[in-house]
Amino acid sequence: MSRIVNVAAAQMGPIALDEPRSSAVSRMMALLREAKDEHADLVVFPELALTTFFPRWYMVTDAEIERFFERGMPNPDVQPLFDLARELSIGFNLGYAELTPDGQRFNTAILVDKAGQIVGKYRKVHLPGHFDNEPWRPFQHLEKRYFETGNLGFPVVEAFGGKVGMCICNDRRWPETYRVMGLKGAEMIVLGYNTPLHYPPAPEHDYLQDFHNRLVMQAGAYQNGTWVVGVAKAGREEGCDLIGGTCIIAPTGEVVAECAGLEDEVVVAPCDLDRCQEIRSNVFNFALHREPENYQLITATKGAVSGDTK
Ligand code: CDT
Repeated sequence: MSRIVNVAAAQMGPIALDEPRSSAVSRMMALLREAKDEHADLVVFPELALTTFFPRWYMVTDAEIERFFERGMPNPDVQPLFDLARELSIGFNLGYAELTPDGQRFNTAILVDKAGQIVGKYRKVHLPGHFDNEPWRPFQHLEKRYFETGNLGFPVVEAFGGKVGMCICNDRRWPETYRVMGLKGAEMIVLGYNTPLHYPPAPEHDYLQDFHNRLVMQAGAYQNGTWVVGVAKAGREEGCDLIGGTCIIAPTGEVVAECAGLEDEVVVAPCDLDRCQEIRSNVFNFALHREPENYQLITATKGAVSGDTK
């Protein structure tokens, strides 16, 4: 049986504050059709793909915050995407803001198979930004205020003929994210992101945003011998520039497909899951070469320690 998964990275341009979910879903359906024309098996959409990136605004009341959240999935707004995907026999990864029945809020992604079934769910673990209004910033980044830390770990599920791992945006900067999924045997990691070009606490690094985006995803792919599919919401959204850089990365760390612009755009690549062994049987043969006794500090502490603590 073929171990090649044709993956589409479906970048989205900006979503306006007043853009209804029906518009975002229509745009995703168009991208899905385009992906199908290129024989894709799986389409990866960005983080929080149904609305504008709302953590850029300070909000106080539950009503104003929760209008950006989904109370169920699929729900009537998103059902047309599920229906089309099932009709075309194509799977997808979708990011959205989740409001649970008991009132918890998560930054969530789901993986849907070709039959329209949700086969994977992930709630973002690394929440960047801050809790309170910081008026000195040109825009806020209030993910810590609006979301709880994900409580599903880093899932790796059997889907599309292989093992698929999930994470979201800021998670991609942390080597632990990839290693946990690498240890679970992930052969492809899918992730969406919204990354502002301007980072107010350290603007001197703004010119490095695209470099850092690639650096972390290529390193994560290579060091764990896995495919990585990183998909942006890009462009000038409500006055805030978001980087593009959507790409598909091979287990060798090489970029094999990438979007060119900052608008809605699809790129497709055939991903041979057996290629993970090129790395995993060799330089990153975990069972042979890892030395976990020497890594205990990684889970023993959150912040840095002083001195030579074993
Ligand atoms: N969405 C998200 O996680 N964005 C962050 C922005 C930088 S931290 C304020 C990222 O890591 O890309």
